[in-house]
Amino acid sequence: MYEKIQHLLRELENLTAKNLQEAEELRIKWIGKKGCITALFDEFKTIAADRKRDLGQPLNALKNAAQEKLLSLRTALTQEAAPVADDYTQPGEPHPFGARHPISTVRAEIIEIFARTGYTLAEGPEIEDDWHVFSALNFPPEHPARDMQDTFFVRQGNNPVLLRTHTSSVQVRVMESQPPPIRVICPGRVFRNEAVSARAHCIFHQVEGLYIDENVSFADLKQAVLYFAREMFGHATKIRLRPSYFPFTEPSAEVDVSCNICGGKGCAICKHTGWLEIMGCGMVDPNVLATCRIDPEKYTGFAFGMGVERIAMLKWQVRDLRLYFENDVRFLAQFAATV
Ligand code: 2U9
Repeated sequence: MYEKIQHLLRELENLTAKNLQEAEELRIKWIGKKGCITALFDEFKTIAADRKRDLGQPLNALKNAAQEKLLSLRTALTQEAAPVADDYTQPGEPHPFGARHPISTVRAEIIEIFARTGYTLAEGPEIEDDWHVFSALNFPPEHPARDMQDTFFVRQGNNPVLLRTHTSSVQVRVMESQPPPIRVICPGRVFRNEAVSARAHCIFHQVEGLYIDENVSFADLKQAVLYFAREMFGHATKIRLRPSYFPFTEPSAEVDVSCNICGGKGCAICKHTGWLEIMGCGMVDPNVLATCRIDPEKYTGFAFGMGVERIAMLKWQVRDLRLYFENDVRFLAQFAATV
């Protein structure tokens, strides 16, 4: 058996194949189920135990050498058969273009609408302190938003560190760092400790705005909101304001636009009300101005905030918010033409 192994090893060295079919025939002949090496292994089972020790190692070496040789024959022939990589006469492969994510498109559109009326962009940190997210914005100590049920805390204790729950913290930083007039638009990611569903997510995008100057009134706020609504949803769009409450604005309101699907007549999208909620807004509470060292006797201001996913859902009638986070190209490709 030892001689047979040595003979096959020498034969293996000189093995050649002209084409892939010959290489396959050799593979079957050598290491196939009925091949010569399989036959040797069958024979190996029948020999005496004391001889097995001397023959096992050479037999395994032969098997490995055969596998390696047959694979290299096949690889060489496959490469020969492949088309030449730099054949410039071949027609080019079409290259599919990517597209902007719909949330980026809508965020850019919102920013652009406000930039046209003089708002500048401000950004700030996602990891914030209690002061910029809650205290400076008039949140009372017992407010539920300060609870771990609602906010992701990175560090608890006397000086908590947390993920911002709104981009209002950016406006606080702007107010602390520059005197009025202030006219900023603040886009960014925000984080809330919420269960993920078709209508809510623990991470989403906001755009907030702040305008502070002498003699800024609620009428200015209404005009700014109306301008935005018409630019975003079409020039026939109507708005209505419903009284609301936020710790940082007084008075406060929720803004609805007339349903862009049924034109206000009532349909399934607007739940037969003719209206769709798009944002919240209000006059900056004088306490917030004073806390940020802006004289509330001299200056007034308005602020507004909206969820980008909500605006994008209304714009394209997307019913499940989670689609914006899953990055399924079958969904995203539908927005390729909207940029
Ligand atoms: C400062 C003062 C006031 C920002 C505002 C809202 C109203 C509002 C929500 C809309 C949907 C958040 O994404 S949402 O859940 N926002 O309703 N935000 S007024 O008011 C400010 C901000 C900063 C210094």
